[in-house]
Amino acid sequence: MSEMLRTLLSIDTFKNGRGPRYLQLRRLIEDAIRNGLIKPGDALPSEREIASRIDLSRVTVRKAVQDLVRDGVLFQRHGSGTFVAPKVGRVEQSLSILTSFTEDMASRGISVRSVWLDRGIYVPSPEEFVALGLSANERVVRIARLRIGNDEPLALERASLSAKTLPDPNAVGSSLYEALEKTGMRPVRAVQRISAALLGEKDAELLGVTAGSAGLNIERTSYLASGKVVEFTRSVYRADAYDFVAELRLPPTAATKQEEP
Ligand code: 16G
Repeated sequence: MSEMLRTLLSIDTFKNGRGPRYLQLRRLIEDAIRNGLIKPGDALPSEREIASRIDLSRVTVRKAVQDLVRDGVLFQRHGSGTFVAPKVGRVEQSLSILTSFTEDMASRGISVRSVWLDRGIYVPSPEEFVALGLSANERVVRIARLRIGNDEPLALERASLSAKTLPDPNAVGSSLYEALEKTGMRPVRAVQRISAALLGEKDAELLGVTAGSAGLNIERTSYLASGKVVEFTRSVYRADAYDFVAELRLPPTAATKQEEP
């Protein structure tokens, strides 16, 4: 716990407050976040420690913390504690609609920018060769970006495309899909594989979280209507910032049976 936070969570700060004690504590934590004393991803002291520092019952502390969890200001990870949530809140991405990062953010009113980590033309790796269905001597264009929403790093995306699909990596401005749309190459279908990951030191540093934080590895292979592969993208998303949501339905035959009287 930082020295500032220690001072803040002291009996003195709390002495002359007004209103219910749990609301006072809630306000204190919100102010600490607003003033940058505790930052997204930081751990909060345990309920027991807060309770003993400011002489409150643990029930009162729990109520304040649960309120903030409910409102998305804090989040809890089973077994490892309570943390300050990312500024953008958790982003929900539908798994049934093929949208771009730029579109996902725009639909939520989140401003987006990217930091370029790499863009160039390369000899394909064996994995890219297979995933993109390349023929001998074809080159790949690699585009690697740190994607940022409302000034907060959210994901690392490393896209590979055949140089035949995207001959000039510099043709990509702020959106890859927008660039592909211009040449009639925007994908219409994608297969996405999501797996859990612990962020390594380098990725964690770029994403502004502690090494070992939870991440989501996502591999997206996108296709044109003709079946040709457009992009093979490997991404690392912050698990504390993203929820991928899938809608499930009964298979058509089962649905028909249910409707019968
Ligand atoms: C999404 C895609 C990524 C695609 C990018 C294009 C996931 C996991 N990945 O982030 O594969 O390349 O959108 O976004 O959803 P852009 O058009 O904003 O560059």
